Amino acid sequence: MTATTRVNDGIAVITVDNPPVNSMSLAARQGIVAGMEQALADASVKAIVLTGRGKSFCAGAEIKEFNTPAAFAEPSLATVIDLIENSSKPVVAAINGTAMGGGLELALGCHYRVAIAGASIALPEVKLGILPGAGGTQRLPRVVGVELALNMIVSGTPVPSQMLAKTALFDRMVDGAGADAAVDGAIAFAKEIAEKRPLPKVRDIKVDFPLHEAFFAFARNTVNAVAKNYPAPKKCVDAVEAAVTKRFDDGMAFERACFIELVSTPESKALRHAFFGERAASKIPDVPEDTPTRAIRSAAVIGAGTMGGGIAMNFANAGIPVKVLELKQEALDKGLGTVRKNYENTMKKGKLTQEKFDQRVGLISGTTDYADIADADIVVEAVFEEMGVKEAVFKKLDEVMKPGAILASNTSTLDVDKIAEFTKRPQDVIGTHFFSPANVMKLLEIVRGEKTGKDVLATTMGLSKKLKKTGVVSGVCDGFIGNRMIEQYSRQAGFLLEEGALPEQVDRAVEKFGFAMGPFRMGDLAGNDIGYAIRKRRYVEKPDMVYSRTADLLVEMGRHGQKTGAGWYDYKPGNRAAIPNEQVDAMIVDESKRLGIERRKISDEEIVQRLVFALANEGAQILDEGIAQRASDIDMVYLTGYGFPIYRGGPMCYADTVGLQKVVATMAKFAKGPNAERQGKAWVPAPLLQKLATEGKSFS
Ligand code: T1G
Repeated sequence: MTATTRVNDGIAVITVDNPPVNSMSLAARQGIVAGMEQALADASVKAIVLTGRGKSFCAGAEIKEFNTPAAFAEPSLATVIDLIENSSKPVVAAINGTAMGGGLELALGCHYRVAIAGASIALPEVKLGILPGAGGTQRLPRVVGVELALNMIVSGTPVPSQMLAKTALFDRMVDGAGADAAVDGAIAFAKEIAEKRPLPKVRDIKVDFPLHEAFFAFARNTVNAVAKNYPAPKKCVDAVEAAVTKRFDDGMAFERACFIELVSTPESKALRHAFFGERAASKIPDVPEDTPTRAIRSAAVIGAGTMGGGIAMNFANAGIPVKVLELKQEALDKGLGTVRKNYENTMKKGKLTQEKFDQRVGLISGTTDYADIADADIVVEAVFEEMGVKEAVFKKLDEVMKPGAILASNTSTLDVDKIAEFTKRPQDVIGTHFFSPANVMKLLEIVRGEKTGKDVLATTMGLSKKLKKTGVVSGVCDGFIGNRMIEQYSRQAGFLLEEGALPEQVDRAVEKFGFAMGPFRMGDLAGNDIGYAIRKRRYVEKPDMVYSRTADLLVEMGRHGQKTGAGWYDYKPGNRAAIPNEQVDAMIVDESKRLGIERRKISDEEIVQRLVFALANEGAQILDEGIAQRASDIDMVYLTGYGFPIYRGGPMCYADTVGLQKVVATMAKFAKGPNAERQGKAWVPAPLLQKLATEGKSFS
């Protein structure tokens, strides 16, 4: 059982003990029921205290049980709450740490609630694509008011307990910190009210909310405007409205129906997949959690360009002093000036206080002398993406840096093993691939070289968390995980142009699917010349890998993208709106003619399938080669680094949702398409994909 019960001086204390966050698994629910039965049967017990061991009262239902029989197996959470609410003896919740989701609903079923300050109170179910399913939408409005309850339920945002101290949610706030303070306070409170009757029930509190029609109409408009791809927020509004307009039991039935509908939606499955994927990514099977790590008290960055400046900001934002090195003072001044301007802009938007601005700017310094960075615990190289340049830098770093310093490269595609060989300490070399803009994008690809030390890997993964990044481990290959897959995505985008689509149609189709930005707008933002340079290298290294020439012709037309005011689209100065350009469209049509391809009307569905299945197929290959540790890691790369819509869960999750047999069958159709021979093996399923499809299995 994952709950223990002890009786002392007339008070029974039931402690949920289900590490790490006391989630309401079936065993935990059974443990509470057993404790309640024991307390109710024991005549010496006058009152009951319910609490959670450690830093969490209860973080909600056991998400891993969703869509499994255990989720609804009796005693369900609703049954447990009913048992508590209808108990003949008072039940006092002792809230320490997290009371979230089903955990808060459990507390709402108690007759009284005592909390310590700093506890985190939330109904975050909406972030998992569902809504509170054990009375939260019906009870919370009754104790904190309809408006605050609706805000908490639609946003899922935690509220510190002391901010709710004056509401009917808490009967007493107790001083002190930790579970013991909460329990001691609750025991004292329980003794005071042990004989008090009738026992107060939240469900009996009347909801008085005049003019609710206008309020909920406004709430619906607001939610519909921002949550168009998410069904859950809309249902949250409906359920809270039911708390106002329906009798309690009818409101509960309505909430239940909404929950059952939402829990099986693809959006909810995708959001839960992302929740666990984010946490799984930090686990490295052959690097135990207790692997010793190196202290990172200071950092250095080589290169003060866009990437170098952004990387330096990450360290400063985490409170780590960082020195930026450039060989030329002018380049250094320009780079540091850009960093300062970035912080000033953030402060102007009210997202950074003057104090934080001063602190962060104060943590970043510059130098042109390698000797000045010798003592840094980690140095991240962010120089030009060319192996010769990397070689010079790493040979210098090997000479200068103190023993034990981590030597990291921000390379986005190059061979980290080769870079490590430029030093006498390959065990200290690792790839830390930040994504532009480096101070904004959450993804950090941590590229593990063949000789990278396990402590270096563990240290870098820990550092990614400190930098508030999603660290994903990648093996060494051309493009690691993200850029290797985006290559196949971009190839298909080019082929679609040859076959009949135009940039605007492809981007619109992909953005309608949910991508933040289509491939051509993304090229214009990142700079088409960057892709051009990578393709020129690949034409030499992989001559059999055919690409559409359109992207090269575009760069040869001088259309590098937003930075030159023109790329696939035209851009008015200071405006990012993408305006289709006739010369570009004419170039595309001419290219079809040159290739003898008869242009055809291509559906948006085919556009999305060609691009996303190309990602999933390459992802399967990457999994097969062990470059990525797990399918959800690949999804995290795309969700946090490439603007893949989170409510689709990532390319591998989306392929699972479509069904791998259907994916393989669709690929077979593309393999017979009009432009197939130029696409080479693009539509040959990776062995793993074929195997899983044949066996009726999924990536996850
Ligand atoms: N179920 C299962 N595992 C959970 C969990 C949960 N509810 N919450 C956390 N974990 C795991 C997590 O996967 C990780 O595992 C470890 O705990 C530490 O988490 C009926 C139906 C509580 C604020 O949405 O927001 O109740 O990686 O790394 O940063 O209406 O976890 O160690 O193996 O995030 O200190 C509603 C989700 C559920 C809360 C702690 N509850 N959790 O943050 O640690 S639905 C939630 C969180 C529900 C009811 C409905 C956070 C946290 P591992 P962590 P943290």
